[in-house]
Amino acid sequence: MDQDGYSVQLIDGDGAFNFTGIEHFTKITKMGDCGLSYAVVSIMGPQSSGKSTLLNHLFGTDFREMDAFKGRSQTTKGIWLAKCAKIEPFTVVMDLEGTDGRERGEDDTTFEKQSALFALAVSDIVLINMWCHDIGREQAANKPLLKTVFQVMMRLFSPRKTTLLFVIRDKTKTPLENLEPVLREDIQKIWDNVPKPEAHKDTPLSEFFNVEVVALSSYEEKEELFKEQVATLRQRFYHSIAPGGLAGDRRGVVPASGFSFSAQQIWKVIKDNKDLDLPAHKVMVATVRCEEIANEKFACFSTDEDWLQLEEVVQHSIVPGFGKKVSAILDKCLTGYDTEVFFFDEAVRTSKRQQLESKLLHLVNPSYQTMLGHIRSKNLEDFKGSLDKALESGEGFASAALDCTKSFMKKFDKDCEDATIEQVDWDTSKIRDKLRRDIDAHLASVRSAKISQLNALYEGQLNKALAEPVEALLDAAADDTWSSIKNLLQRETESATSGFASALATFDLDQATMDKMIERLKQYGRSVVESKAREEAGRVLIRMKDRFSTLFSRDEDSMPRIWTGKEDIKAITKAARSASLKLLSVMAATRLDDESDKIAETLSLALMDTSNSAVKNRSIQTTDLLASSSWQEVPAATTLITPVQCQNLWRQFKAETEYTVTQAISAQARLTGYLEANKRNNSVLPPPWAIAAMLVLGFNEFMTLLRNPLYLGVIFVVFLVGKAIWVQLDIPGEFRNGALPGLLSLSTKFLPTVMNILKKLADEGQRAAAPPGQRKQEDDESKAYRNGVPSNGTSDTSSSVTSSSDRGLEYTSPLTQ
Ligand SMILES: Nc1nc2c(ncn2[C@@H]2O[C@H](COP(=O)(O)OP(=O)(O)OP(=O)(O)O)[C@@H](O)[C@H]2O)c(=O)[nH]1
Ligand SMILES: [Mg+2]
Repeated sequence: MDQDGYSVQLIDGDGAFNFTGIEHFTKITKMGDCGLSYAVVSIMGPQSSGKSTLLNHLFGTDFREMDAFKGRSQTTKGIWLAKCAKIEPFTVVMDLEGTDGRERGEDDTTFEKQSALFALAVSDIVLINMWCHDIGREQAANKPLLKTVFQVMMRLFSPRKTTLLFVIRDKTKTPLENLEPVLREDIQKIWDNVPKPEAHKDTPLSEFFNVEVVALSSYEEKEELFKEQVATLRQRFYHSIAPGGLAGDRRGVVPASGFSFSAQQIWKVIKDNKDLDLPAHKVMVATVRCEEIANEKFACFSTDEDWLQLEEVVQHSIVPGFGKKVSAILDKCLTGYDTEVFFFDEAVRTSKRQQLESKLLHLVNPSYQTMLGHIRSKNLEDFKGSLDKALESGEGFASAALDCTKSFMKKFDKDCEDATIEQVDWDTSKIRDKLRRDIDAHLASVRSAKISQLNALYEGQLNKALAEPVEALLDAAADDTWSSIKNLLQRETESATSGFASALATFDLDQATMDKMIERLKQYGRSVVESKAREEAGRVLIRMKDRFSTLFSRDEDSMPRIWTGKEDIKAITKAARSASLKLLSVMAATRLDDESDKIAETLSLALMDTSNSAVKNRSIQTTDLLASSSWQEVPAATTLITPVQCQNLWRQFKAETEYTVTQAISAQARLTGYLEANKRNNSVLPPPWAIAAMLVLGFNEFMTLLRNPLYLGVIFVVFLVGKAIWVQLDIPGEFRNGALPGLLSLSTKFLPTVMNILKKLADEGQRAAAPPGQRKQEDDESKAYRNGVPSNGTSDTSSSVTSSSDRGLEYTSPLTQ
């Protein structure tokens, strides 16, 4: 849509500024895009002097004109604004309400003066419309107007040079060349008479204004000529702002986008009857406009789709190329700002740009920090994984830690670089330090865990290498037990500590820490031995009893001892007790250091010495030597069994082993008694007097036997049966295990044995009664049965001899069952 000629009332007759109207005007005419390339033209002059008519012809506008047929009256009220048609650059023209030509004194509050000041403040070119016939006239209608213009001009601080184009209307035949000097003289006179501030007392008119004069024929009478002259005049408005153009200097021009705001503010200042400081106004306009633009750009950024998406994603994860993406969005926003504020005051726009940038960065910062947080935690996690892998692959801790730390700190720096926003140099050292601290803390915890593992491993090894051998050594308590234990401890500790030290070397620890750990391992080895010894000391009584019973009931070849009567039980007991006492003395204290002690001697003296004098004073000695809770020259820490405890243990030991000794003594005594009785029975005949008495007293019985051989036969048979039973039952053998078991065994075996003997005798009797052929067969069968194989029936005499001899075997067979 062509907006040429579009007009709007800028200020109404009551002085109200139509901001909405002008905003709309700048928008639809795209004036805002013009930057500084625009010109403002305004027209002043008496009422009904054909101003609107001139503007409409000159610029193709559509201002209201008075209808010529209705007569002269005020048509234009307030100030109107329109875009000039087809003029480059963009030119706006303001049609002002006509002046009424009356003197108003010094009152600056009249609309006439206010609008004149306004037009001077915003215009590059001011057309002063005047009748030709007013030139040189004392009472000319435009005289008060000019006075007003010059007066208000003084109120503008550092005014820019404005072009005053005097348009002489209804020119007469007098040529312009003659009119112009008169006019300029009039103007100069007015200028001279205008009261000026001290600073401008001698300032010439030309410093403030470019005065140009043009004359036009009457529109009403010579319209064609008028139009021609207007067309010529129009030419002068083309490229008016170019150097040497119609417009004056452009110092105070505000960018077109700030025109409406600027005009509004100027009008406000004028209305408030304040001085109008144009340079300050320019800065103010720039400030406000730049601020507005900055706010608009900030709002644009905060609702930017790309940014919102980025902001959302970065909450949850790392955004690759975060820095570049954010930079691009920021750049788009700032470039937009730069473009729009380009024509505003540089200082203002720069400072507002900085404010905008800092606001934008403030908005972006939390996301950036979140991003750094992701980078930090990701690198920390990756570091942990990488360290674990390196350690699993067998790499030394120190080198793995160094490599991983280096590589992940480098990666962190690279990731930070990727997140870096071009527009700002944010410091990442804090988060870097935090990552470093986290890495160090992780390393410390892994290191201590690994060292603990190592420590536990070597402690375990040491424990395994020491516990059982120490137990075995203590069990075999001898004179060199503790030196063997010491050697074992030293050997195993050295082996463990050397392994531990070489394993620790990969941790890059300081020497003092390493020494401390190795020392701790050594102490651990020692503690294993000590605790084992303490444990064994707790079982010393059992061990002593075991040792005693082993030595007492077994001989030198470890064979069970049989008390035959030849053994010296006393000596054996003493040796066994002495060995048990040795065990006690070994267990009484740990001897891992080089100090010597007299525990063995003390114990032996107190508990074992059986020499006469000692025996006499035993109780006194024992009390003296062992009545203490500590050993001489043995510290409490290494004492396992105190002297008093030793004494009690020995007493208990003796009491508990007494029975074994008693048993042995009684067994030996029993056996000796038995043997002696046997010997006596076998070798000694009854005394002669007994034999003589037996002969005398038993003579009649003897004779009875001789007289009746049957009695003799019966006695002989009873003897045989008795002997057979004696042999069959192996009575001496049965009683070997004691009287009661022997009797029990005999009671169960007696009847079957007797029955067996009787059965055999019966079989023998039957065989003797049978015919010879049958007896032969029976013999064969019985032989076959005895041999356990079927008989072939071809036995000879020798076999019958064997058979008869076998009978003896057969006879004994029930005993073997
Ligand atoms: N004599 C003469 N009359 C003219 C000329 N141009 C316009 N007029 C007439 O003057 C009358 C007023 O014209 P406007 O253009 O409305 O005058 P104005 O100065 O805008 O009037 P206000 O806005 O009321 O101050 C109209 O009737 C015009 O026809 C001219 O060059 N000479
Ligand atoms: Mg008018």
